[in-house]
Parts: sequence; structure tokens; C-alpha cells
Amino acid sequence: GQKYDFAPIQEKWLPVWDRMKPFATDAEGDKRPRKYVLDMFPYPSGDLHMGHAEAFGLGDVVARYWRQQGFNVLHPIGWDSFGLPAENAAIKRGVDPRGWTYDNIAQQKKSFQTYAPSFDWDREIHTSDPEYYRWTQWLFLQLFEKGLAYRKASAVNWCPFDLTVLANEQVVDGHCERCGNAVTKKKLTQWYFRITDYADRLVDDLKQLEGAWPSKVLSMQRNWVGRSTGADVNFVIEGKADPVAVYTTRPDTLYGVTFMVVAADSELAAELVADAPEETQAAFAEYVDRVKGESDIERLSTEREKTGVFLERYAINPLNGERLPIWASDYVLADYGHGAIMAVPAHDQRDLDFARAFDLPVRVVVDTNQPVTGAIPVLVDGVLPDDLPPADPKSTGEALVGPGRLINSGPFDGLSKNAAIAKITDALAASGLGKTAKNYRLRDWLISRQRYWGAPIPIIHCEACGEVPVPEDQLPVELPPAEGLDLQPKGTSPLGAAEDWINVPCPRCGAPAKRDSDTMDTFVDSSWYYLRYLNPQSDTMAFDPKLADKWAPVDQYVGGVEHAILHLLYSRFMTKVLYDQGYLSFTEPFSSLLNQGMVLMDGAKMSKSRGNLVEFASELSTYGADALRVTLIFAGPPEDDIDWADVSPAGSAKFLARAWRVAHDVSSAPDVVWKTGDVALRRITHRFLADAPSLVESFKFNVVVARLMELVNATRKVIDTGAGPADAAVREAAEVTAVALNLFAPYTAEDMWEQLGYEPAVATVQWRKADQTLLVAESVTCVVQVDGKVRDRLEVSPKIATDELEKLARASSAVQRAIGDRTIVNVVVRAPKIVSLATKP
Ligand code: ANZ
Ligand code: ZN
Repeated sequence: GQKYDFAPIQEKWLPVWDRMKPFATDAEGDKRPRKYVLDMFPYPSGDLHMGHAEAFGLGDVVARYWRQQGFNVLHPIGWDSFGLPAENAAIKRGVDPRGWTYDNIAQQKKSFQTYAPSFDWDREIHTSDPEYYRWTQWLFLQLFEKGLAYRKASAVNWCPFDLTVLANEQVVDGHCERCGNAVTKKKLTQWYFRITDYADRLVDDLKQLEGAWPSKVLSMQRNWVGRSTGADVNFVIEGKADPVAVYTTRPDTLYGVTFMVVAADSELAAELVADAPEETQAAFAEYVDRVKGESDIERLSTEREKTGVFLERYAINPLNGERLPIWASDYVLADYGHGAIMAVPAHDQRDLDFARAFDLPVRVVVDTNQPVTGAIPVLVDGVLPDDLPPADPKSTGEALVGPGRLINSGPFDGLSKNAAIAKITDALAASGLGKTAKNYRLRDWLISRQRYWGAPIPIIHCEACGEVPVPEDQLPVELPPAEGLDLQPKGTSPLGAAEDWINVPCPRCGAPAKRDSDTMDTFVDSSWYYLRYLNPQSDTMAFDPKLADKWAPVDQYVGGVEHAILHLLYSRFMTKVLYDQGYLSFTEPFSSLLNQGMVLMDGAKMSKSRGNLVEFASELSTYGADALRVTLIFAGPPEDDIDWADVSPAGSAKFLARAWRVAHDVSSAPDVVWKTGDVALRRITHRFLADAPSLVESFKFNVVVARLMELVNATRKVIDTGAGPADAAVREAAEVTAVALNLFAPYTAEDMWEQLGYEPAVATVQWRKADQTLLVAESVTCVVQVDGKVRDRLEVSPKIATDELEKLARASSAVQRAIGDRTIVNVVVRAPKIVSLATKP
């Protein structure tokens, strides 16, 4: 017979699909139910890699599946094409970042076209096109007008290598996410989005996503916002007029406060030390210098040795009047809570480490040996725990953080921890010494970058009028050409040097004014792109709210877990802002999220630096798109990592050849009489039709491939050693295989479909319904004889095991009656049809 060869098949069908455009979506007229399937768009930093092949292969299964289930599917693609890598590459090679970016897009697009995800190419977007960033700028102005975009001077994370500002999210363990160098702080005036206004909603709305997003991502989002509830407590400081508030999640431990700590780099610390002796001031100044070089993550680490300076000042505990020494240290952050804490070393590990380092007193106020209501006491060395003395953290070095009952706490003794939190907070509030409070780890989103390759911030600075938005009809504010500009990072935007561009009249008063020279963080571009796909060519609006109402939120979002915080949080925020502005009718952008695993080489993440990059392009030309896709999908559940050393693209190619040959061998015509032919094969075919949809919907794609392999093998058997290639069941099985294979191996599927006598495109063929009568469990009749006489008939599975059948036969009451008190001397079992028992008295 003919030989399966992927290359001519790819060459044959690509132009056919290009002509037919089977994946172009009519977003407005089509009346079918809708599904929006979205893959996280790629960054054009070279050609596609194996990680892309994995992610886009998975997303394509979902998109193709819904089309075959009768849905009008939107499955668009575009490029996240602004950003630092383009600019860095441009600097290195002395070229325009534009050229580098669009060359890479062309290259990736070419690879995509061969890989053949079912994209609607008519909707392609690039965030670096003026037609796109015009609307990113529009979005900025929406936020600006609502007071959600503002400028402030603050100490920002600064990468001394990239010479650029980094968002907290881009600092990984104190290092720049992009270049790996240690991050420092720098004071700059920057643009922020007021995402903290949305902190509560960003946490509370996660409930809507439970079960539909990976729980790991939900908890990462929750932790990132980092909401905690507690109390603000006012402490009077000797010699200072206004009391100082501290934020605590443990007001129940107020009697255990033995000192106070203020952030070394806070204004309060500087104020408090001002009256101290000279040596103290000098020690303090030296300490603050050191602290300024530390990242927040280092500062908050419980692993680090505690350092600090005693400020020679005292605070008064509002509940018991005790005098508390005040220290400055780095482990308290200046911009969290109020930048000062009440230290409870017995119950907080960092406070305890500090107390042990400087020999400060430790007082236990929650006896964690005492059970709280409902808890069943556990004997410790034969005694009830509440008879044990409380542990001594100062000597053990371990803070007591669990539940328990209050001791050493005056009128509050005996209360459980939780009851005491409520009681003490009430008592503070009643006497004006405190109040309940919430705190968040989330900070406002720093969106300005002093770099060239991004969307310019559409603001004009006028001496008389201040910050003036560029009028909407003057958008986009287009980037000037890179030519002649020094793109080397230096802490101010290269755009500042574009004289013709930067100097403009003020839109309000006409006086000479200057454009804002910063560009936006690329996460702004990608925070709303899913809406642009709905009407990518519109030059009258960013997105059409009517189409958004129809199509969004996205039904299935597919992408890497590396975006679990940043991109998803920002998209969620932007969606809520647009909802509040009345543009959208929903508050969460992505109804369901699938995170694919990583493609690894010998257990290590593929990376250029490790030199273990399996080139997508070379694998694609060796094995073809279909074998590559099947390999990635068959490797395991989508969320799991794939070790490229463990998989076999050659094995996948073999399977595809086997399937393809089946279609070739079918010798009946398409008008063969259905519902006839080999029943056993028909049962396997219809079992597959019945099971595959729920398997796909629960992302068990690898199981569907395994089941397809079984189906192909069963079909082969009937062709070779059964009813033969003309049997109607063989055609049926081959057709079902072609239609299902479209999910994983579109070229092979299309070629099979043609071989079977049909027109393209198989991707638009609807999934057949399983015949229920073929799904009921089969049974055969087993005859049971006793001494040669038929005594019973049993309905059993045709696959029943010999010993099981014997057990069933012996258990039959008719058989037992026939045996009476005789002894069985011989048993012959021919499963599944006959059991024969011989007896003697
Ligand atoms: C006393 C106390 C006793 C605390 C105890 C904890 C345990 P979350 O949950 O993250 O909000 N804290 C407050 N402001 C801080 C700052 N600027 N820098 C570093 N730490 C700060 O944490 C709130 C707790 O972190 C607060 O509750 C405070 O320590 C500390 F047994 O107050 B706690
Ligand atoms: Zn003006």
C-alpha cells in the first residue's frame, strides 16, 4: 500500500485551508451558541519554542472540540510585541527595535502556520501597532479621568543593569526578573494605577472562579493581594505630641508587648532619633544606609539574623501602661501598615529572634497548652496539657503561634485567642485607643517605564495647566522613529531627546508644553487584549461592548503558570475598571483557566543558557506538526511537565501512519448501509464517541489519544483478520477516527477524510452521537451442568474469568439443589459458555 509521509500531506492541505478559512469567525451574524477559546499570546523573542508547541497544541484541542460540538468558536492569535527584550536586542545590534520585533513575528507566524492551530488569522493583533496602542492609550485616559492613574515620587525598585524601574512582581528574590542582577531602590516620580482600590474585589471575586481555575493560581492571587484583618492600636510616645498607630493582626497579645520597632528607613525613625546622643545618631545613619540596599523579601525573611538600633525613646502600652523601648530595624517595612509594630516576642518569630539578639524580655500571654473550646485535649507524657507550664520561647527560640488561652493579661485572662481578639479590639475602640483595620500586601501598579519600546503615556505637562490628557481625537501618540535616539538605558526615557516629538503646545492653553516621555509597562497592553480580538480592525473604539456582551468573558483561557500573578491580576483589575465604567457586563475576564506544564530536557527547564533547547523548528521538520502535537498531548495530563527525553515522536508518527492506512484500506463507499457490520467493532467505536466528550471537557486529552489508538488497533484487526475492509463497521470506525483525530493531528485527519470520500474541512464536521443500544454491557449465556444435566443458565460477561465463573456456578441455588449432599469431584469450566460439575455420593 501507500506510505504515510507527513511532508506532502502538510503541503497539500495548508493552501486548501488558507483558501477555505474554516476558522474565520463571524462574530456578529452566526446564530449558533458561542465559545471563546484564548491562548496567551506569545512574545516575539525569536522563533517559537517547544513550550509554545505544547500550549498552543492544548488550546487547539479545546477550540477544535467546541467547533465539532456545534459552537461558533472564536480562537484568535496576536503578539505581545512591546517590551524590553526587543529594545535590548536593538541596542546590542544597533538596529531599530521595530525591525527586530516584526521580523520575529513573521518567523513565528510562519511556524504557526505549519503547526496549524485553528486560528482566525483575520483577527491578528500586535500590541506595538499604533492601531492597537492607540486604544491602550485610550484606556490609560479612562483610568486617568477616574483618578485611577496618578503620579507620585517614591522609592522604586531599580535594576542597576537594565537601568529601569521594576514592579514588585518583577523582582524575584531580590533580583531582576529579566537579567538576574540584584535590585536596588531609587527615588523617582512615576505613574501608578490605583489597583489597591480594587484589592477587596480582587480577593472576593476569586470565589466565582473556584473549580474553574487551578486552585494554586487562586491562592497565589489571594496571597499576592495579601489581605489581613486586625486592629490599629495607638501608642503614646514619651516626648512626642501625637500617638503612633501600629497595625497588628494579634490584638490579643497586647499584654505581651515588650518593645516597639519602627522601620529604620521611615520618617518616624528619623524623627525619633533626632534627640538622641551623637553616637546613636551616627550608628542609626550608618544602619539606614545599609537597609536602603536591601529588598523587601530579604527584610521580611525569618531566616536572617536580626539587626537594629535602639533609639533611646519609649512608648507606653495603652492597656497596661508599661514603658516599651523603641528600636529601629529593617524587618519592619516603612510602607506596610504604619511602618511601626508592637513587638510580641513570645508569639511572633521575628520579634522573638530580635529579642534574643538584643536580650529583650519575652512574656508569654497565650498559653498554647490550654485547649480552646471544642478541642479534645491530648495527653503529653501522661499529663493533661493544661497542667503543663507554658513553653518558654526565650530559651527554645520558638514563638508560640497556635491557639490557646490568655494568661498574664489582667482582666482578659482565660479567654481563648479568638475571643480575646474581639474583646480587646472592642475595649480599645471603646476608649478611643484603637479600631479594627484591614491591610493589604498589594501595592499600586507602577506602570511607567523609562524606555523607548512601549506605548507612550498620553499626557502633556504644561507649566500652567499641569497634567493635561491628550485629547482622544489626537490618539495615538505615535512613537517617534528610533533613529537618532540613544536607546541605552540611563534612568530617563530616550523619548526625552526626541525634540520634535516632545515639544508640543498645551492642548488646554496653547502654551509651550512637553509630552510625558515615559512608556507604559507591557502588562498594560496585555491587560485588555482579549477584548480587542472582538473587533481588531475598529478605528472608532477599543472594543465593541455589544460584542463583549456576546462573546466575553473568555470561556477557556490557556497559558503558563508563570502568569499566575501578574498578567491575570492586571487583566482582572482592568476588567473590573471597565465594568465600573459601564463598558462591560461582567467582572472576571477568564471563566476557566488551564495551565499547561513545562517542556523539560532531562528534568531541567529548557533554556538557551543551558544549551538544551530542543528546537521547535527542527523537530517540526523532522517529525511534522501532527506527530509533534500528538507527542505533546499523549505525554500526560496537560498540567504535568513533559521531559522531552522520555517521549517518542517517532512512536506518535507510527500511530498516525496506522490510522492513515486504515482510511486507505476502507473499501466500502461512503453510502454504505449504516448500523450494520462487525458488532464488536461498532461497540468500541460508539463507546469512544460516548466517552471522548467528557474526557476532553475535563482536559484528559492524553486519555482520548490512548482510546483512539485502541480504536485504530481494533479496526486494523477487523480489516486483516475479521470481516475485512468492506465491512460497514470498518468505514464507521475510520470516519470516527478521522473526525476525532482532527483534535490532535489535523493534517492526517484531513487526508483521511479525503481518502474516505469527503470534501474538506474535517474540522467543521460535527461529532456523531453514540448509539445508546451499542453501549449497554454485553452478556452471554453460560450453561451450568451437574453430572451432564443442564441445571441453570447464567448471564455473564463475555470476558468473565474462569475462577469467577466457577464461583458463580457453585453459588447458583438450582445447582446447589441438584448437588444436594453429594461431593463435587470434578469441575470443567469453558468460560464464558459452559461450567460442568461431576459429583459422587
Ligand atoms: C503583633 C503581633 C503578635 C503580630 C503576634 C503578629 C503575631 P500580615 O498578616 O502580613 O498583615 N507588621 C505590621 N506592620 C508591619 C510592617 N510594617 N513590617 C513588618 N511587619 C509588620 O501581618 C501583620 C503582622 O505583621 C502584624 O501583627 C505585625 O505583627 C506585623 F503574635 O503585631 B503583629
Ligand atoms: Zn496649559
